[in-house]
Amino acid sequence: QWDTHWWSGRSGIVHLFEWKWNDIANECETFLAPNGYAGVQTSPPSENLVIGNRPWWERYQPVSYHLNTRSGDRNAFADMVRRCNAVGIRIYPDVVINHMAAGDGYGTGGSESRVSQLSFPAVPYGSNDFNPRCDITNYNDPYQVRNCWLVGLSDLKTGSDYVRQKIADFLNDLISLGVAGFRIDAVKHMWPADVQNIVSRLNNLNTNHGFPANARPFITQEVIDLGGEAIKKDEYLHIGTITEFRYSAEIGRVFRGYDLLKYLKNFGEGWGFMASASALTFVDNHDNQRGHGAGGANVLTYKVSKNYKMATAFHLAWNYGIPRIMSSFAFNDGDQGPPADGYGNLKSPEFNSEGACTNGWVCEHRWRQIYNMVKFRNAAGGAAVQNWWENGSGKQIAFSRGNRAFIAFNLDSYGINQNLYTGLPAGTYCEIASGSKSGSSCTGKTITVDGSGNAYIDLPHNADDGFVAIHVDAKL
Ligand code: LAG
Ligand code: CA
Repeated sequence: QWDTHWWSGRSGIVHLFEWKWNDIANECETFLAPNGYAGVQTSPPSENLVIGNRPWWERYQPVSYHLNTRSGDRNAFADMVRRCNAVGIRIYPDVVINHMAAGDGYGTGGSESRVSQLSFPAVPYGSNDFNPRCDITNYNDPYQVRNCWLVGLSDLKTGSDYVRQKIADFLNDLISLGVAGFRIDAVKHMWPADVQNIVSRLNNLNTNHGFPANARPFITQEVIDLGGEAIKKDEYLHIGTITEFRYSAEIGRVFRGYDLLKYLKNFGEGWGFMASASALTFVDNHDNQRGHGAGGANVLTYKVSKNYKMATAFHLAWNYGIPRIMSSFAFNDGDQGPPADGYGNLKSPEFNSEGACTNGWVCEHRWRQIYNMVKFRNAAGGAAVQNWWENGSGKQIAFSRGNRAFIAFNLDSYGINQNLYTGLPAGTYCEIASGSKSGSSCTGKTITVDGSGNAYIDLPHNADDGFVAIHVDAKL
């Protein structure tokens, strides 16, 4: 439940938010695997309520556990998992199990939602399967947070044997199709014992999809705990990994310049975050990038691109946590749904000559500065952080990962113009923020490490990118 089941030499989970299954399969084969990514978090695969103007959040309103959504049907889901596993990309669907839909209507697969009668016939769930209606208003009352209805969503009685088994059957169906684990939605709103019980009913991963015998599903639990509320992330640590929301809030604050870069020296447990092996880390997620969920006003998104790229570079360079990269569609308001045609069918991303997404998709995971940092992380492997350097004001920092990779950041009002000790072997390296290694040359700038391991670092305060990075796999 803690093992991501990544292939060796790979890292990073990309959240391909609202992508179609067939497009994810293509992305695994043509982009994610060749660039060293390790996994994908998908949008919820279970049938959801169709809501008027198709906001993104309709997918958090399940109507049944049929695998039938705007992302595709069961066959498309199965085909995606098979194709991604074949090239070493693991699939972790987002699963919504705390509740069902909030309103009456029909689902994306045609199933009925009759919340007014507490009936979801396609599961089936009936009136015995829900907690009595009440609203969550007081986050200092754990009973209310777990047993009342979150924003009007019909709250499942996850303490009942019948409900637990229906949920486990749904998750086991996904395991049979080859998924490597799950992002479990709204875990704070379920009792730890209920989550634990459901997880204990899960099968081992499917060995026909390349998993070893007795492999447990990777579990990442969405528990929003920024401190100050009754429910603590620690209550769920024995079940699996947990989304570390403080990581998102704090890294945003630092890379907006509201705190000194030098304080990142002990970013992680030193800041009171949970233990690295339990922490699912992210700069932003699908909620807090648009003011939903939690994280606060300082969360960085694709809209603040220079700072976002710096924060993501630090995220991937630093050896703390299990990194998840957000891949967004462009939005103006917080309810707006994904790119779709006039009939409501999701659009596929299209790509320009540089590989960037068009057609309404942002695809941060295809930004050079970001995918090259995944390669940096893979090159660094388990090497320790070493050779920490900071300038006098604490707004410029640099560090190495052993003798394998080196990175420098500048948030100061003047440039870095000096020799720094990199710890790397002598040679000329492709600087991976400005370009990529291509054969024996580099499409961007180069950095030369001399025989004593020093390199002259030139990073103006107004450079396009606020960091420079080199690693042994990009040595020319
Ligand atoms: C989550 N984590 O605990 C998800 O990450 C988050 O995206 C989900 O909320 C939430 N839990 C429930 O699964 C999202 C939106 C909400 C939306 C909800 C249900 O952030 O805004 O609520 O999904 O679709 C919407 C309206 C509410 C309304 C509710 C019921 O925004 O005003 O009360 O639907 O009709
Ligand atoms: Ca609940």
